[in-house]
Amino acid sequence: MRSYLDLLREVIEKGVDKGDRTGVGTRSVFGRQIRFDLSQGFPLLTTKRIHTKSVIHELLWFLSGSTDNRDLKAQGVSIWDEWATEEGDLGPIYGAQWRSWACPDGRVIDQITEVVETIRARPDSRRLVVSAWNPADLPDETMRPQDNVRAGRMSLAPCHCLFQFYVAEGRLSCQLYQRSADLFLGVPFNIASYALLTHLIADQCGLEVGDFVHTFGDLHLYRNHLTDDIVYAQLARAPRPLPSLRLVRRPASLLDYRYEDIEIQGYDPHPAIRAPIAV
Ligand code: UFP
Repeated sequence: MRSYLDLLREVIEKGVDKGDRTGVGTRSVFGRQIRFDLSQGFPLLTTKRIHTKSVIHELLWFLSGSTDNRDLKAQGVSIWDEWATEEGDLGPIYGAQWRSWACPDGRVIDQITEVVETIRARPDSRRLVVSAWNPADLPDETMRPQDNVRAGRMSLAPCHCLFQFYVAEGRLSCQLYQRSADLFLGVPFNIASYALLTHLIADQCGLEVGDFVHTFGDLHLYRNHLTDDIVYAQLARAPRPLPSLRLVRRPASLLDYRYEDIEIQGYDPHPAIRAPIAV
C-alpha cells in the first residue's frame, strides 16, 4: 500500500488549494492512477483501521440493487445516513444504476448480471463496462441531497462512476474511474470495495484475481484533514503486511453472497483515525 501513502504525500506537496461544493475547501490534483496486484494480498489500508464490515455490507447492498438506506442500517451500517431522507430514500444511486438502469422505452438493464454473463461467454470482450453515471438521474449540485431525492434524483452523484473488467491468462482485472475522491476518508474504502467486487466476480467466473487499477479525476484532501492528528498522523505510521481475502462459499450467483461468506484474514492495522466528513 505504498502507493496510497505516496498519493497522500503528492497531494499535500503538489496539490492546489481549491474551493468545493461542501464549502470545506480542498487541496487537489487531477488525474492519477494506482494499481494493486490482488494476488499479492487484499489491499486494505494498514496505516489506519478500515471498517471492513461497512465495506462488505455496502457492496452487498449495492449488488442487491437496493437504494434504501434502511436495508443498510439493518446491517448496522450508517455510512449513507447524511445523504438519505428521513424515510431512508437515497434516490437512484449505485444499486439502481448497476441493477436496474431505466431506459426511455421502459426496459430495465441489469448491468451487473450482464457483465458477469459476458465475462463468462466472451472474456476477451473490450466492452466489460458498468456505468453508474446516468446523466438523466444526476442531482442538482446546488441543492441539498435530501431535496434532490425528493425531486426524484440521486442524493449524491456517483463518485466511483465507471468500471471495466479485463481477462487475460486466467486472471480478472478491474479498472475504476473515480471522478471525485476524498483521499483520506473515501479512497481506502473505495479500494477495498472494488478489490472485493473483483474477487467475487473472479470467483463466479472461475478466474484468478489480477490487478485492481484505480484511476482518479479530482483527487483531493479536505483542508480540515490536513492536521497533525489526521493526515500527518497516518503518514508517520509504517505500513504492515496486507491481509488476505477468503471466500468461504461459492453461491450459485454473484447476487447470493452473504456477509458470512467473506473472510478477511491477517488484518493487523494501526488504530482508526477519526476525521470529519464533508457532506
Ligand atoms: N467520496 C469519495 N468516495 C465515495 C463517495 C464519496 O471519495 O465513495 F461516495 C467523496 C468525494 C467527494 C465527495 O469529496 O465525497 C463527493 O462530493 P462531489 O459530488 O461534490 O464530488
